[in-house]
Parts: sequence; C-alpha cells; structure tokens
Amino acid sequence: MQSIRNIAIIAHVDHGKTTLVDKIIHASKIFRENQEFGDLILDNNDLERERGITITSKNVSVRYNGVKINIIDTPGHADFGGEVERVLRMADGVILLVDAFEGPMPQTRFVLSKAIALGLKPIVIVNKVDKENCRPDEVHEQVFDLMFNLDATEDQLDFPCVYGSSKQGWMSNDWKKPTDNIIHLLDAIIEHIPASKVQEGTPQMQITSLDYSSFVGRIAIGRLERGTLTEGMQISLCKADGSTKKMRIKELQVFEGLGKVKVEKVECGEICAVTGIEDFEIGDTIADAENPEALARISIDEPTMNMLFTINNSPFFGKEGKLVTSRHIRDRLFKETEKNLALKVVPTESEDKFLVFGRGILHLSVLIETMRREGYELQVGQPQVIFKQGENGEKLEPIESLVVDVPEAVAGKVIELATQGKGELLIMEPKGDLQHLEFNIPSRGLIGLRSKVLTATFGEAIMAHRFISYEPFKGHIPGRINGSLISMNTGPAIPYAIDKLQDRGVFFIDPGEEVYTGMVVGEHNRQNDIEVNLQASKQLTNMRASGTDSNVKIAPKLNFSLEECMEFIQKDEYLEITPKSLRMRKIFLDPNERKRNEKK
Ligand SMILES: Nc1nc2c(ncn2[C@@H]2O[C@H](COP(=O)(O)OP(=O)(O)OP(=O)(O)O)[C@@H](O)[C@H]2O)c(=O)[nH]1
Ligand SMILES: [Mg+2]
Repeated sequence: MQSIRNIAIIAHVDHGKTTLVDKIIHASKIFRENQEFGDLILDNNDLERERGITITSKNVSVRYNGVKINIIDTPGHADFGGEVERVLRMADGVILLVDAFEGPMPQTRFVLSKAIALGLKPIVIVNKVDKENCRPDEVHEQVFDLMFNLDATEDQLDFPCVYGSSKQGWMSNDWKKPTDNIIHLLDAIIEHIPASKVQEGTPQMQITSLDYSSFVGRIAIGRLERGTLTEGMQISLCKADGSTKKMRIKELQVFEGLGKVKVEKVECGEICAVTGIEDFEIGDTIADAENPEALARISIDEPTMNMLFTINNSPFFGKEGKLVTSRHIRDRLFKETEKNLALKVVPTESEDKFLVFGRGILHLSVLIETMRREGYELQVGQPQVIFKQGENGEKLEPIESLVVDVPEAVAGKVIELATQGKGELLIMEPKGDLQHLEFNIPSRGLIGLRSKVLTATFGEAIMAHRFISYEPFKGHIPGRINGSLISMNTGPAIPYAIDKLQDRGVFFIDPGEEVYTGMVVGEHNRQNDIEVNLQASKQLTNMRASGTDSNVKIAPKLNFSLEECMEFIQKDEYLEITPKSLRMRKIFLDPNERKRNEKK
C-alpha cells in the first residue's frame, strides 16, 4: 500500500502559503509539456485573483520519492478562519509558515492553536528570507515562544524549522545558504510528518468539504479514517441528529496533481471525493452500512457579527439584477451555509429579511460580492456586533487583538484612532524601521477603523486583527462623526446643483447620475443629516447661460468599495447592492416617515 502524508499549510494572511504550494506543484512537473501556467494557479476564482488572497481552502496532491503528499492550502485572513478549522481534520501534520520580517501575527496564533489542540505536529517555515530587513532567527524564536504559550507538547515544541523564499522557489536548513529548489522541504515532510494512519475495521470518513459538479451533483470530500471504501458500496450516512440513512457510493475519486482521478477503491488514510451520497452536510460521517459509527462532529468558533439581508425595494429595484425575490435570496443564502461553515442564516419574522451571521466584514462582503456577480440584487443593513450575556447578566462584547505596524512618524495617529475605538495599547516596540503596536479592542471599535488608519498613515500601515474572547462591554464608542447628504428628489443629478452644494460635503455620485428621494448621495461635513436638492438648475435666461452649466468644476466623487459602504452606513440606512451599482439610502425614503420613526 502506498505511503501518504496529509498536510495543511497554515499561516497569517499573505505570508506566502499559496505561492509555496504553487512552487511545489511546479516542482513536481504536473503540467503537460508546453502547457502554460501563470502564478498562483490555486487562487483560481475571480475574487481571489482580484484581492490577492485565498478565500476557500483547496486540495492538491504531488508525489515525491514514492510517497503521495496531499496538500491542503488554507486562507490566512482571520475572517476565513472557519475554513481552516474545518479542513484541519484532514491533516496528519501542518506546515506553519511565518514571514521572516513580520513574525507571528494574530492569525498565526489562531491557526497554530487549532493545530496544536488537534495534536498535529508542525514543520515551521520561516518564509520570505529574501526580504530586506528580515530577521529569521528572531522569528524562529518567537514561534517557539508562541508554541510554548499555546501549551504545545514536548514533541510539538521539537519542531523542525525550514528557511526559504517561496517566491524565489527555494528552501534550506539555513537562511544564509540559499538553494535553487524546494527539495529540502519535501524531505522534511517525508521525515517529520507522520504517514497517514491505517486503521483496520469498518469504514469511517468524516465529510469535511463539499464540491459540486453539474454532472454528478454534490460531492463529499474527507479523509478516510478507518477501513476502505469501494465503488458501488452500501454505506450509512450518520447525520447531526443521530439518525442514519443507507445509501450507495456511486463513484470514488482521489486527488492527483491539480485535479481528481477516478478509482475503484480507496485505502485508509487517503483523502477522497465520494459521489452518489445525497442530503449530506459537512460534519456527517460515511460509515458501515450495518454497524454505523459516527465520528465526533466538527465544532467551529461562533460568528461575532451579523447583518440584515433583505430584498431590494429601492425605486431602482430590478433594473440591473435578475435574481431579486426573497425566494432567490433565501435559497442562495441557505445554499451558502452548506459549505461556509462559519456562516449562519436565521430567518426573521418578515419573509423577506434574513439575519446573516459571520466572522467579520470581509467574510460577509465576499458573500455579497459573489452574489452580486451571480446577478442578485439585495440590500443589507449596518453590520452589528453580537453581544452576549455574562453569568451575572452583564453585557459582554467581542474583543479582538489588533496589530498595526507603522512608520514611527505616524504611530501617534494610529494610537489616537484606536483609542477612540476603545482600543487599549498593550505593546509598542520597534520592528525593523517600523513601530509595532498591539492593542486589545472591541470589534465595534474596528468597524471603519481600517480606512481611517490608512488615510492617516498615507496607506503605510499594515493592520491585522483577530477575535480573542468575549469581555464586559467597554462603553459607548462614537460612530461616524458626519451625517449624510440625502437626495430630496428623483432624477439625474444636475452638475450645477452638485457644484453649489460642494461646500456641504463630499459626494458619492457623478454629475448626471440617476438618484432617488431618500438616497444617500454624499457625506455631510457636519454631524446631522441634511436633504439636498440635486435637481435645482440655474434659471435659464438664454441658450448661452445653459451652456455654462457644463463648465462647472466638480471634485471627483468619493468611490467607496463594498466594504467601505458596509462600514459607512448607519442604523437607519441600507446599502443597496446590484450587479452594477452600490447605493446607500435611508431605510425610510420619505422624509416625513423618517421623522415619525425617529420619534419612536
Ligand atoms: N519577498 C517575498 N514575497 C513573497 C514570498 N512568498 C510570497 N510572497 C508574496 O507575498 C504575497 C502573498 O503571497 P500568497 O502566496 O498569496 O500568500 P498566502 O499566504 O497564500 O495569502 P492568503 O492565502 O491570502 O492567506 C504575494 O505578493 C507573494 O508574491 C517570498 O518568499 N518572498
Ligand atoms: Mg493563499
């Protein structure tokens, strides 16, 4: 029987996981001759490419010296931490990658703690040693300290450390002695990661991932813990509620290179894909037909944020999207929860409103962006942090660890901004030519903080945060300081009108853009909301006077990203999302209705 190593690659965002997996794939020459492949072939969906981050974890497989290595690439952004928790169940060991300059970051701690708790042995890679100012030895020591603090066992603390540069495609046991390949790493995997265990007995496979093919339907993916599986075999599916259902396996596949190949039999320890299983959920166990024994289910950290999702009922509804009904949105949201384990959808009293719970702004915005690309129209409300009640009935809120690396000259501004959000400065120390700041801060205080910090530091701050725990409520945090500019009428915004209102604030719309009554068209430079008339045109005396209308100089509009809009809207506002547009608006479009509701 072949020897298998199942490893997951874990790290903080951008530390170089996907680049490394790419290099491993290139090294094992999985491509046919003359086949052209670009960089980061694994980050293959549009959003991953545009944002340069991994969103969903992926399985690939290479062969080295007669050993099959199944590699699971995971996302490093804290909002997708649920993905990592889910797929670690398939691994026998992990590769923990750490940036040789940045060192361990909040998400390094999180993913490592999960791996250690599962008893997985890590190989540590101090990556990016090609970077100027890197400090590999110091980083190695920091990783050791971190593991020690996370209660790693003696065996885990005795981790092998590899140094290298995924980007340049080399790994070595000494960062001062670069090589020209990654063989050193492959050897370390074979030597230090235990071969996947072979347990005899009736089959047991926990479903940890889900794939979909239009030919065969839903595909269940997981690691076979015990026994063997064969094509056409009768099995029982053990569900969450303790019930079991008999079914038949249609086809079996294992991972090979970047794809999957069909096999008749799967041996214990292998990661495989099973078709023909209906109605399964992630966490279910595929077990023996007669004596089914379920594996313990996967538990995943709770979401910390929620947002109201509702149908688009703005005056412009249905003009740009195809999927607009509450039924469409409902089905899509529930479908998402099948594979996005950290996401929860809760129906509300109203048929067309859903509460969607997630791990953070990015977790929710990626879902929204995906939906809008699929042709959906919807509206969302202000993101809400989830509070809990403590044992004595006190109000608790999520607290996160925030790390910011900034040039010294602007460190003071960052501290000021974080403090406004009730952040508490814990550490301030030099790191290369930067200042390294660590805060504990309520999740509430983080909403909108990124854009403020980037503006204040001219884009030079590197920022990351990660949930730590629920703690007593830290008190009121002032929200957005400025009010909204609200359109009084419906119709195209006249350039002359915008021009006359420029001293009132910044606009989110272009001259000529269609707006509607109650739409938020800009940010007021004072605290209160005001209504503005964008249809006011200059009294036309003659043709030449109207000609001057196009000569006005209007400052370019403020172009918010989806996340910026989500962080900008207030409690009484919605964000309208269509495949083509993002518009902010008052929930009550009519000013009189708005006033009545304010009083309530
Ligand atoms: N200088 C240098 N840059 C690297 C190295 N490895 C990766 N990078 C760069 O770091 C950035 C992030 O690399 P990725 O491989 O996407 O990082 P990742 O860990 O997969 O990121 P997520 O999946 O989003 O968590 C890219 O711009 C890479 O080119 C390295 O060894 N040296
Ligand atoms: Mg990646």
